[in-house]
Amino acid sequence: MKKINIIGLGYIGLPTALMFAASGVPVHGTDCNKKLVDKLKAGQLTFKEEGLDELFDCALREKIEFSTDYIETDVYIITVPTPYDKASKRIDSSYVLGALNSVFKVTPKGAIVCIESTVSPGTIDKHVRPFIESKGYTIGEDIHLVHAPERILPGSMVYELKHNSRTIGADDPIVGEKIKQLYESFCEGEIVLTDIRTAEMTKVVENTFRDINIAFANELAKICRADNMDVYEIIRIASKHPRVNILQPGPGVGGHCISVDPWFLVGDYPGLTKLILSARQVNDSMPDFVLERIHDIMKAEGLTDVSRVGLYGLAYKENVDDTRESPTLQMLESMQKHLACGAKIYDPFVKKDIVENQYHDFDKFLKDIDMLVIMVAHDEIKGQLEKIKGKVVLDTKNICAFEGVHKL
Ligand code: SAJ
Repeated sequence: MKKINIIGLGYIGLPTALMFAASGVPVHGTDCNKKLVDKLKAGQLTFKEEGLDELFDCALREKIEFSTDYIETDVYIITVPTPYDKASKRIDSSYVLGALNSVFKVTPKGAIVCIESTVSPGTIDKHVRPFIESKGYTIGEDIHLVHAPERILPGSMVYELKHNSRTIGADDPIVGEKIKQLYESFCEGEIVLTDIRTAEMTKVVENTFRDINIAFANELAKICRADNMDVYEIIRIASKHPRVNILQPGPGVGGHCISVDPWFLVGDYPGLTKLILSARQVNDSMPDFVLERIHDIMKAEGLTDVSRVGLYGLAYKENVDDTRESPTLQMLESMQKHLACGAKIYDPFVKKDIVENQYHDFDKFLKDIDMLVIMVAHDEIKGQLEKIKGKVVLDTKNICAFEGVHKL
């Protein structure tokens, strides 16, 4: 079997490459970041993720290769980032096109290019196909196109790579079937074959569904706060109904997926996306809602010194080190505008200093604060709740059951 070339070794590409390799598929991983490649070559992982160490060891035993070069082969899987422009809310497909451009320099005729990166619906028709044709290639003859959007949940990536269902969109069902068989080397979930446009849309729809459901929970939290009702109890009981399943309110929706993908639909269909837009706005308003809660609680508890307020959690969610679009970072930005800040911050997963007053020792952090705001429910704090008794606590993730704790 020829090697497959996986291009882009970030949060999605690396676990996927390791999974293929560990399942016996020969893999060459390519990334333009030489430092990252050198680290992987030296046997060091570039981020933390449950089960990734073991998978890395296994892939290394299977002789996975890493380099900044692209190789001549039959199958390329593109897992590069697809940033979006915050102002226009539109996707920037330049990394995908850049990867394709590099592939063209080495690819033989008839190779399959499978794009895993999330793209806004229509991107492949509007940007990718014209780009390929502009290089003199005929799609379906010189190059076969497939879109197999990733679906794995950070924090549970290795498990989900294996067990999730997948979607594969292809122009040619025979090519789609080939790629399906390739993913079946590790994927035990159902693999659904469809066309490219449907695969693009389905991916964005999944993340938009989750965003809307979280927005509903967040709006309920605001309603319940206004009239002193327990939102968690209401969601718990309502969700016992066989057709009701409400997600949990929180300090905001972060990460590079759910807080981004719905904007693609809003950007492309502005007149048709009132619900999707409102959901985004509700979720984006949550860091400011938490800020208001901090204000109110400080007043009620007789606290005046913002520099004695401590924020627990910088990552966008529990048990990951990814801080992209993190609600805490959004809140710090607002705090700087309104409160002149000085608040203290601690996150056991974020080892580098990325904000002012960042701590790396939980006990020291606790010593220097009077009020603790739990922004992220890392397992670390769940095991140390005894230590925070006696502090004024605002628990935005509903993990503390003891008396006197303030909730959203
Ligand atoms: N959140 C809540 N309440 C909840 C659930 C989540 O406030 O009940 C918040 C989290 O704290 C976080 C944000 O939402 O800030 C997003 O977290 P998440 O765990 O819901 O999802 P992501 O962004 O880590 O991963 C999502 C997943 N999509 C879906 O579940 C539909 C994942 O399967 C995708 O592969 C990933 O996006 C992606 O890459 O698109």
